[in-house]
Amino acid sequence: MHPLAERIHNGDRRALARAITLAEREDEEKLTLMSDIFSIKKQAHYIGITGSPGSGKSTLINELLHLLREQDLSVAVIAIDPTSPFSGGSILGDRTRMQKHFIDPSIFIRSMATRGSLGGLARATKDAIRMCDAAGFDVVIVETVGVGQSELDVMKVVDTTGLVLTPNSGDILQIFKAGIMEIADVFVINKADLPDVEKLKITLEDYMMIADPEGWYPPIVKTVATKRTGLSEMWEEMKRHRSYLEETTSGQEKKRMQREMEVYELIREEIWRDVKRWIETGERTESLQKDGYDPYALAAQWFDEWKQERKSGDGE
Ligand SMILES: Nc1nc2c(ncn2[C@@H]2O[C@H](COP(=O)(O)OP(=O)(O)O)[C@@H](O)[C@H]2O)c(=O)[nH]1
Ligand SMILES: [Mg+2]
Repeated sequence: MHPLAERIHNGDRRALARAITLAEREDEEKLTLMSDIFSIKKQAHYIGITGSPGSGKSTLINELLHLLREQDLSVAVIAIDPTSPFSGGSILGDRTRMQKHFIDPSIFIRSMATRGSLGGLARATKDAIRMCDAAGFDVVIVETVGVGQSELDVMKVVDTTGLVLTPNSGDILQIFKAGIMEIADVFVINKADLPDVEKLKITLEDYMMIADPEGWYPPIVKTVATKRTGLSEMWEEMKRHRSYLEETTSGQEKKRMQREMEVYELIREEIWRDVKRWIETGERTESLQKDGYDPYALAAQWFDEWKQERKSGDGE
């Protein structure tokens, strides 16, 4: 077993942090490390919180963090938005005073570096989720900023996605157009202290009439994150969704599909990594600087050459 995997398994938080950095760097060791990580995978509930910037995702997660700690559940939070503030520190502080423990080992908070390609970030985030699982956390929460392709991508590995919407913000149209509505397992109407909550609720209900989801019908919960209202309802619905995944045929089918997609994705990434290295080490990138080349022809030519070299390489 990879030494980092072993240490993560034994609850070593520094090893966990290091492994996540390794995943961010798209290190070559990663696939073998991840395979070991996967084999010690436990039973964490993976939760994604997504929605427009300013909708209150971080505030919600902070409150959920408190709620879960009260239930004695250990929680890892992964934020793709590095500006997201989490009050893990204050909880740590309280507990330090209470128990004289140096740190609360039941909380782990990590921001993902947003450098590099978005696809790479999504991949690294998925790996980080699994690492937290292997470290034995009961719940792993991911906050993703904005509503783009990488969000959709990350949400493919989580069990339960909470889509945060706010009344009167107009963000629902953008979310709808981006195809984010479909990934919601729980609709969270946050800032329910503001006017027009019912209007948004009706819009969502109308949407569901048209979407007519099979198997799981996403519930709508109202929250006021700043007042910690509706948080337990949100958590209950998330737990109910997880039971659905585990105990029903359509839920299990969804999980199976997710795993299948991931195999394809990993293969695509491995091939791309290999081709890219081949292009770069072969000093072929110079051809890309020239004007007027035919991108189709060049791509076809390189792909052929790469395949040929691969083949002869195998024969050695
Ligand atoms: N009125 C009201 N404001 C809220 C609520 N939840 C969050 N906010 C505020 O909305 C702002 C953005 O919150 P934040 O959690 O950073 O949003 P994020 O960008 O989605 O993570 C902050 O000023 C919060 O205090 C709520 O339920 N009601
Ligand atoms: Mg935030």
